[in-house]
Amino acid sequence: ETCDLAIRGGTLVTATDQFSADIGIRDGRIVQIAESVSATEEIDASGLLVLPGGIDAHVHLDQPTSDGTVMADDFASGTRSAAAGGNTTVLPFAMQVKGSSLRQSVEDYHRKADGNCFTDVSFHLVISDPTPQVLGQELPALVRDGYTSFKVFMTYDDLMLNDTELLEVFDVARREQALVMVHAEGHDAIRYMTDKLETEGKTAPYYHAEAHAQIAEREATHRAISHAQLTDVPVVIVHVSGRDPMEQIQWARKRGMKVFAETCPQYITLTRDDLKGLNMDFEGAKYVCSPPPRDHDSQAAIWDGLRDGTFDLFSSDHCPFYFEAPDNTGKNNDRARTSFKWVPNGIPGVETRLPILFSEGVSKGRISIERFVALTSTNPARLYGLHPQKGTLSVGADADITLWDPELQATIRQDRLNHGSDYTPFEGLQITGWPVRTILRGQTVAKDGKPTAAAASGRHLKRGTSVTGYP
Ligand code: DUC
Ligand code: ZN
Ligand code: ZN
Ligand code: ZN
Repeated sequence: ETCDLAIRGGTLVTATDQFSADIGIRDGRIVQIAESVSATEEIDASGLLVLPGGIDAHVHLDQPTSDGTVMADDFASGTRSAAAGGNTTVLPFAMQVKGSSLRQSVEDYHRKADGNCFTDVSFHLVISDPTPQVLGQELPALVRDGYTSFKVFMTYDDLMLNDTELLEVFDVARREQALVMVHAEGHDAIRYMTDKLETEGKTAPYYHAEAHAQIAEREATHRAISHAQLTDVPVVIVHVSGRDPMEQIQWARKRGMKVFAETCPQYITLTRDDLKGLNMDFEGAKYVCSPPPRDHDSQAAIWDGLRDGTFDLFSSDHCPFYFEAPDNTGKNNDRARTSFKWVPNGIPGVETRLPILFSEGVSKGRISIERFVALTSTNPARLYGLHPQKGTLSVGADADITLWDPELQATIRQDRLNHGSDYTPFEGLQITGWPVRTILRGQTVAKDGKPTAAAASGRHLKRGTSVTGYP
């Protein structure tokens, strides 16, 4: 009955509770939660919060791009950065390349990830080419192999599905009890706005925020919800940026539909004005992501939604590009300077997600610590089929634990982060509360903001059916 490791004297927090207890760990799992636990090795957690490890359910790592730009994180650097930021599991995407088989794409991503990860990892699939072979054979087989969620896009020429294809994919999801994630932005509206702005000579990065109007996001959100209703399938609307799409989600929920929603750090900390850079210059490209950040009214709406349960998930949407990089591989490339429409869409944030929500949410009194844990660990685990192995502090669960100093003051600075990008869009943000130690299955993988694991011990996780989506 002796434990390998005990975490002693801390305050444990779950999605519903907080209490003082020690945790006993053996063979990488929690075996005891009790008033007093002793072990060969002990960690003193007095004065600290003891949280289930963060689960970032939306990250992009080492994805090839169609325009020659390069993602700034591979699986090693991205998961080291994730661990330093208090995460023990990340869910990146295995993106189907049009014309290739889905299985082939999954194997490509495994080649990149296997043996290189410092957190546990599990892939969402991206369906970009729903051929009869993909829908009839590959996708059902992959769901049974533990890839129980997939994302579809309503925009981007090389990724988007039309409405018929969306309905067909949703139908497979229902039959296989898989969860569909939707990138809800209306393609034609964006294209119309882009052409109009370019004709008017409005090509600076800022105009990305006008082209990707909230109206286009609202419309697509409603359309995705309607398709989900027609096919009787639960859906997740990812990266919801503001009030208008939120209202569509609330509208559906009131009618009993199973619509889940995710938001991200950029929608509570940034606004479209950040895309102006200094006087409408190219600096604004550092904040270009889709959907783009909106305004203070939308930020307020998002906080309401984080509090009242409109949002189930708070993920980073870590999609890291370099700002400056040789050979036109960064955001600041020759083509992007001619029009916002060529600026790579995405910003880094896997390491700063938890500190931002803790500081802006918990430290500022907008959400409870329990809600913080629900949004960043417990809900993603339950929604994406990782429960009960991940996402809470319970006997039998993996010993994935983040020790958190709620008083620690820090400023987000690029030179303190471990990601691959050469900048952070959150530079200068003052933070109260920071992870001081990240423990993956009983092993410390990061300490005081730095990765410490000598070996890449992260594993690939097969996932089960969503307990929230298909109760
Ligand atoms: N969608 C994402 O989920 N991430 C980055 C860019 C995008 O369009
Ligand atoms: Zn693998
Ligand atoms: Zn997206
Ligand atoms: Zn994303």
